[in-house]
Amino acid sequence: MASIKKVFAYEIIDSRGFPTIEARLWLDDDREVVTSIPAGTSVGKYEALELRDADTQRFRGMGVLRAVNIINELIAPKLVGVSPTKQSEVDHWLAKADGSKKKEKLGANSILAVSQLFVKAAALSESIPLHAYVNKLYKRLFKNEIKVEKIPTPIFNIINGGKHANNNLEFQEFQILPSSSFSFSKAYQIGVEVFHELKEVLAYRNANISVGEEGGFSPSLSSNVDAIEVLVEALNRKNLRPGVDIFVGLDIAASHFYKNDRYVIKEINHPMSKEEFIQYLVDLTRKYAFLTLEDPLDQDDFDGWKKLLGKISNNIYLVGDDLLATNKERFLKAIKEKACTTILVKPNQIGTITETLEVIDIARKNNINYVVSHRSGETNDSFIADFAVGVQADFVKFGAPSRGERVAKYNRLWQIEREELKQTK
Ligand code: 2PG
Ligand code: MG
Repeated sequence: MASIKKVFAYEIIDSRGFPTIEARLWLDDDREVVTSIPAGTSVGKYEALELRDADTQRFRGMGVLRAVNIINELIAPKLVGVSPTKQSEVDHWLAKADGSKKKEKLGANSILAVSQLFVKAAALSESIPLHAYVNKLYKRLFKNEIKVEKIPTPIFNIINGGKHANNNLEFQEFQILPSSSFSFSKAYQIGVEVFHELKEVLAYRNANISVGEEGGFSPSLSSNVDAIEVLVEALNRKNLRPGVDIFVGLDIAASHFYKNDRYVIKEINHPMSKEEFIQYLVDLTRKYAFLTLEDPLDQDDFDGWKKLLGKISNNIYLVGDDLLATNKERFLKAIKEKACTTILVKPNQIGTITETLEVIDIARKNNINYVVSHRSGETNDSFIADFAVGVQADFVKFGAPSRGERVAKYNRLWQIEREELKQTK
């Protein structure tokens, strides 16, 4: 069994133009793996902390040299000679060495870089694909088997608003979801074709066709509802049947326009109380038959989530992102209070792969759906594509089918389907 010869980290620039960590690991036979770390723009209150330098002389304070040095000086020397299969041991050691609740000391970014290196290095040393190793790791850690038979259904975010764009839309993501009956290649094709159709629809309306942080268009439109209408128009022009071939979803990211106990969106001429906003969402959901609704209410409002869930169809995936922050305690609370049906899983919200898998295990045992998600700040690392296949996520959310850092993940899923799963619907 191979062991670790060297680990080395350094700064690279992410898709938003900010520094992030890239790290390399060499095995004793000189084979190497590399990984890099994403970062959020609309960061939830309960996420683990990413360590930034706050040195305004460099990269507007966004440098990650402190985090890089933590890896190179504190962590790396202790990993020499260790087997890369010691995933949970290393993850527990890192979490314990940090000691804080939100990984404030070592930083979730440094910790995750090391954690992901271990997964990749173990897959390499066992000469199996990364997704197969993730699957094996889950089985080993939780004594539970996940049968790998499909590529998760993609959620394409094709209109960007909220914190991901400088337009006037308060909702953060306007998404399309091809039916899960399609193979990944068919779903990808549909996503790409709708993306181009939407570009035409926006152009003839004289709306801006530049893209936002996640590769979706970022036009200023008269309202959030108008953005949904534009999207539906693109679907109609492609003769895709909403509710059959394709579905619409939203990441409302409501915490970002929740102020003084009120939901404030321009299309409603007064700040809405929780009850009013829930009714607004119920009406919207009835009209557009959304398949997914992510963060529809504030991240602290478990009670509101529960009320909303009681009022909408059982078929909707009510997705907790900021609400849950891939955090076991918050997730268990949400399950107990029946606040959502689905969890958005982002490894960097919690910091280690073992903890991320633990959350997935809780989801599986409680019949909660799970979506593996990118961040708005991404790199070309396709780690989460393999991760999503290995754990057989219900959905993946990797942004629009455009921009290098987004399609790196979708293209990897396509490759896995083509070369390994041979799905041909
Ligand atoms: C979200 C994510 C990813 P960010 O809110 O779901 O789309 O955004 O990475 O900015 O938190
Ligand atoms: Mg979200």
